[in-house]
Amino acid sequence: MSDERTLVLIKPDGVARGLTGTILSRVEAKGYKLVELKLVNATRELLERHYEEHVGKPFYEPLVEFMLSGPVAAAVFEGQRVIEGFRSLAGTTEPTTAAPGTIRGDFGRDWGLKVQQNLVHGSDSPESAEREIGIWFA
Ligand code: IDP
Ligand code: MG
Repeated sequence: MSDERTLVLIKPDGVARGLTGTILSRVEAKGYKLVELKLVNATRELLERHYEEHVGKPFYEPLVEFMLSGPVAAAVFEGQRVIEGFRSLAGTTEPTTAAPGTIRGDFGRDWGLKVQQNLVHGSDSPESAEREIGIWFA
């Protein structure tokens, strides 16, 4: 039994739209184990650490502002290949073209803003997961 873990964030759009339970339910229904869960009002400092790879990109500041706009549900899920499995459930970054059946494909759309509001974050590698879990669950 693998203990691979991933950080899942339900971004402020997902929480504000009342989709927290629906999204967590999809991940649980897939079979992954929920091992940490909390609602967080993120600080700029926390988000600057979390999104350090995106510093300097045109959507960076809008992304930080968006993530500060309301509470975020932060969760850790565990299971064999959960990093890849959650990103498959989430769908591609752009919600317009994310596959139907995915979280972003089913619940997301383009709102014409400087940052894509796409409901969820999932770690993209074991190294990112450990780093990000350390930031959100210090
Ligand atoms: P990911 O969340 O699918 O891993 P990343 O490339 O890590 O995508 O980008 C982080 C977040 O920044 C995305 O989830 C999305 O909210 C936003 N973002 C990424 N690329 C763009 C873009 O080209 N335009 C607007 N927003 C973007
Ligand atoms: Mg990413």
